[in-house]
Amino acid sequence: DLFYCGYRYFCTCFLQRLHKELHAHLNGSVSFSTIKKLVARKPHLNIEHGMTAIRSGQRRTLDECFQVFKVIHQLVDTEEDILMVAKDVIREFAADGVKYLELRSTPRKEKTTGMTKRRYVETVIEAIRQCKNEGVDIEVRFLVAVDRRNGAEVAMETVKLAEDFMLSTDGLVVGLDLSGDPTVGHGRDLLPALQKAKNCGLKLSLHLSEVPSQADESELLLNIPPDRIGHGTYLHPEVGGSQSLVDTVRKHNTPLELCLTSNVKGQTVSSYSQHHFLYWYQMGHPSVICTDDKGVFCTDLSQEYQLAASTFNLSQEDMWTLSQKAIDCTFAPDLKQQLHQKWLELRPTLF
Ligand code: 6MZ
Repeated sequence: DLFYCGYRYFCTCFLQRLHKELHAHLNGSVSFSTIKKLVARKPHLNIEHGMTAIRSGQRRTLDECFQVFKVIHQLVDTEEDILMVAKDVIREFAADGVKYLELRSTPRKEKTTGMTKRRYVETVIEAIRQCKNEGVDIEVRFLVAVDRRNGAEVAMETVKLAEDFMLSTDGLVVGLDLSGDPTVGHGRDLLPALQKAKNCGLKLSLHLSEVPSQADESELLLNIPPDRIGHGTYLHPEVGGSQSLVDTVRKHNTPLELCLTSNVKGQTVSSYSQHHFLYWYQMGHPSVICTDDKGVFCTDLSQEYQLAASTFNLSQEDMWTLSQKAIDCTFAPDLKQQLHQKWLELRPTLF
């Protein structure tokens, strides 16, 4: 037992030291303690924690998850809120041992508070800079998100905004994310905006095949090609995708961002052991473990690594390698060497 405890302790420390988080939606990552502060700022909304998080053992449909984001958006509607939320989220990832974080968020305009989309992004950038100046031990980059629900025109505006910030923030804005309710709209309408983003040098991370019956869309978008895929739950033939989709992903060697708890709690995957992590991992395809929405799904990156290790029987060395390989999937080429160095310094000596 002592050995087991020691081993568990070692595992926990070990897992808490090697993270890169590449798929985290800002407003889905708001913790309970930050929600409490937001609720205190806006008591008239009558929002309780149960409305902003899906606790252990609970499941929701994906549709219900999207209702949760709407509640959080009501709570986060001023520049002050965004600044607090972004700083808290960055500090929490750092406290979990994350050394490199790519945050993504959808710029929002709020008529009632006067917040513009440009100020939204500026405020997130300000939060990243403040954390850096305060010595928080984490490198943060930002992806501007396109919510597919808002259609082609907004997508194009968002790409222009992202391009402006990419050019003016010394490399803090690195890419574009496509997310939002996968059952709404079709990627074909967004293709011109995504292609423009790619052509101007923004890295692309696209949510693809998060739900069944998106094979057409995935085929179209995979050929752009994106630089990473969010979820990709239904790409492979066993779940209604196709070999040709898998072949396209393989041909471009496009990494997948995999979020175990999110998919199980959102019921797009029936159980941890059924998660498509195994399919891609066994194939040796680049896959990165991520949290998606750590606040909404009540998780953190250490927990996600531990879940992957225990569900798929991965050794410490496997986990180590998985984490190391994530470095090559990041969108910050300037940091790769430094991250590899840090990774080597933190490498346990036991294997
Ligand atoms: C697709 C998701 C998502 O942008 O306001 N988002 N999109 N699938 C998911 N799986 C569960 N989880 C989060 O953060 C919240 C937004 O991120 C996207 C949705 O557009 C959601 O409104 P931001 O910071």
